[in-house]
Amino acid sequence: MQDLDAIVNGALAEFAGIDDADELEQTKARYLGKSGALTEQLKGLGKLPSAERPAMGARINAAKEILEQALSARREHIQNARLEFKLKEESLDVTLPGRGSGCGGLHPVSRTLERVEQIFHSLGFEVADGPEIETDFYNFTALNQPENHPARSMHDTFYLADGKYLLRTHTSPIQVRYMESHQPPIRIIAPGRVYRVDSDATHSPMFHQVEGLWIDEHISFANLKGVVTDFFRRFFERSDLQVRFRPSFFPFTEPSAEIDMSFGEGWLEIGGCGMVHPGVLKNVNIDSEQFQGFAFGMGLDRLTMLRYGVNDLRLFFENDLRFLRQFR
Ligand code: 2NL
Repeated sequence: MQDLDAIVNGALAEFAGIDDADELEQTKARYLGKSGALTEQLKGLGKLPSAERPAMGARINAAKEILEQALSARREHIQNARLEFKLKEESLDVTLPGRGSGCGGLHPVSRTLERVEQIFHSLGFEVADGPEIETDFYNFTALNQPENHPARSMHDTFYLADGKYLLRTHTSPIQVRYMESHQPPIRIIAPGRVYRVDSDATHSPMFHQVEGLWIDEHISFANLKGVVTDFFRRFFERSDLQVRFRPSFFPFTEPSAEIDMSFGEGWLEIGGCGMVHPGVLKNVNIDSEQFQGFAFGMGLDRLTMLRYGVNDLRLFFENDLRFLRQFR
């Protein structure tokens, strides 16, 4: 029968052109579904003369069988093609060398801190620590810095919570807290981050400081000069390095001096120091008749710049790997 062959050939041609699984099932329904073309043929059997029905029935069933087989083959083809595509897309060349996670290193300022701690540790100093968010008392008042001191201005200090707290402007509050809870002999360094409202090539709003403090019964300015000079000669690995103490003023020391150093060509200001003011000792309940001592402070960032020949402080805080890799 011409009609049936035409249906089968049409279906086979259609199936062969389909590459999508859903589309294939929808097309199948148009032939073998409830009102599909082949199903309609089966429904028409009843109208045929009874003598022709068995042969026609057998032909329709054979046609059905052919379509089912073609569908299975096409389904398998579509699935294989999909798998092959996925394999290709997700292919991984396991023979490629690994990317590696790179080799990190200490930040140059951390390297300086390690050196500083190591040198002072060899001189008997302990390392003390404290909070970066401080009160007015520990940062200023206990250190003889009166209410009208310019460093206390809103323009110079970062205040928090309506002025109840502030970001410490030096690491001295670490030492004030330490003196509060320890009696002499006291021999500590206090390194850490400090904050000031200041920003250019040589000033950053956040920078690093280390201060030192030695309090005992017979500590003099001569001891201060010896410790500081020994430190700088060891830090810069130059036994010919000269250190000079230039009279100055700090509210928390008396007398006070700027520390200058020289490799032979001119003087560089590198820190400040002095004998701890008796008023500061009184504020932390240390008897200034029995005990006295010295204190000093310097910038870790500046020490690092001088040691490695870096001319812009901001490079330390930009986290540019091209800069940081040079210190690995
Ligand atoms: C500088 C100057 C200095 C101190 C820091 C200090 C701490 C206490 C008592 C007395 Cl608890 N003094 N620290 C003293 C003199 C100078 O630092 O130029 N720093 C970068």
